[in-house]
Amino acid sequence: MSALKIAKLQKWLFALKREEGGVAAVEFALVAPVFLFMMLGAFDIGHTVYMRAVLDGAVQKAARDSSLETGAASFAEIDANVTAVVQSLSANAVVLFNRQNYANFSNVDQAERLLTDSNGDGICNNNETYEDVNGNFQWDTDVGRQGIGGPQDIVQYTVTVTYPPIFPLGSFSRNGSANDNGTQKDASFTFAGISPQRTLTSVAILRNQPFGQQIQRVPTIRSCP
Ligand SMILES: [Ca+2]
Ligand SMILES: [Ca+2]
Repeated sequence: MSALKIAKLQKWLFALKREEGGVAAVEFALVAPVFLFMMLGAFDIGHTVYMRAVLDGAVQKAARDSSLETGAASFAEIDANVTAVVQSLSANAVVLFNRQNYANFSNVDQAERLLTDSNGDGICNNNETYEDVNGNFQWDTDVGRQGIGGPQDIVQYTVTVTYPPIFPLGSFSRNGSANDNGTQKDASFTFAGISPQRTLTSVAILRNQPFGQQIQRVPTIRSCP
């Protein structure tokens, strides 16, 4: 290579060293995915907060409506209204309902009372006796009865919502192909610890309206096997 060509090459390399054109494009390529991921996360959090607020409002209204004398006859319709409100925000949301009723607020989530606990483990066993308050012939860690209850009963109304996030960042799947044994593949897995489903639970505890006398609960004393 001649001295002239070497000089031209050195000049070109020197100019290339000082060239800054395209740096912004490279920086954008590095930052954009992270920024986009953060934006999607922010939208997802916002959607979850909004879903939580809407769900809590719907559950509070449903619990009040259920506490009326007409509640027992219309609780299916009341639940359907909650489902409709939730599914207006997430069409594929699965909404589950549970109602437990109690004689008073202090009974909520309490176990049926043990009359004897000879081995001191706090569990009914070894022919120990207990008060079967909810009348299901077994000792329960929750004294509540299933259902909407009667006048002046306390009702714990729990609604659980499971729904796919608006941006499914946490799930990838390749369903559709068959394994060697003919069974269907389901290779779904979570990404970066993000669950592919969101679950929200809302609870309202209200006393039914005094549209009649509260029916007293007379426990039956039974023994555990
Ligand atoms: Ca025991
Ligand atoms: Ca029981």
